[in-house]
Amino acid sequence: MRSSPSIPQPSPEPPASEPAGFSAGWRRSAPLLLLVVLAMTLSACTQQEPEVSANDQVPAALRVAEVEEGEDGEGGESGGEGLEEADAVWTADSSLVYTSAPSTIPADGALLAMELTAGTPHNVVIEGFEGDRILLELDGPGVDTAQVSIPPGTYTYYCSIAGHRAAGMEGTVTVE
Ligand SMILES: [Cu+2]
Repeated sequence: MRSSPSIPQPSPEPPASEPAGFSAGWRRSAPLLLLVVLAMTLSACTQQEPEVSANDQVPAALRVAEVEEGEDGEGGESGGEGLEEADAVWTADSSLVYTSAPSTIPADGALLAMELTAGTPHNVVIEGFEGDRILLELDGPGVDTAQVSIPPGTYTYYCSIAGHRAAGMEGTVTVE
């Protein structure tokens, strides 16, 4: 749409010189590109190998940390091992219910655990066992564990913090 409508193709250079210019440019830049790609590949390899071997050397600690972060989303506490090994687990958050609770507990010695994911204190008492003492107790995010041997039977468990049992923090569990 300029003042020279007689030129059908407003290309700045003659078409014959363009392939030569492009190929010359490619010949100059291709080795550079190869070097860049090689450098990136080499650095990627040298960066990945130490990470992999480091992970292999400390798998337990890393796995515990990863599982812990995946479960409560806040990371951190080293009590994750207790959760992994526990025979019966209660979980709770800021609400006045157990978000999960066991239905059975092994009678011949059991590791109980409670995981708390919020800053609301909760505990676990098994009614009629050892004078209704508090077996598990947390004031904030973390894991508490207790090794117990409870005689077989059906028990009521509850949270003894004022108002919590009445709000719904109770249930039944069978020790067998
Ligand atoms: Cu509670």
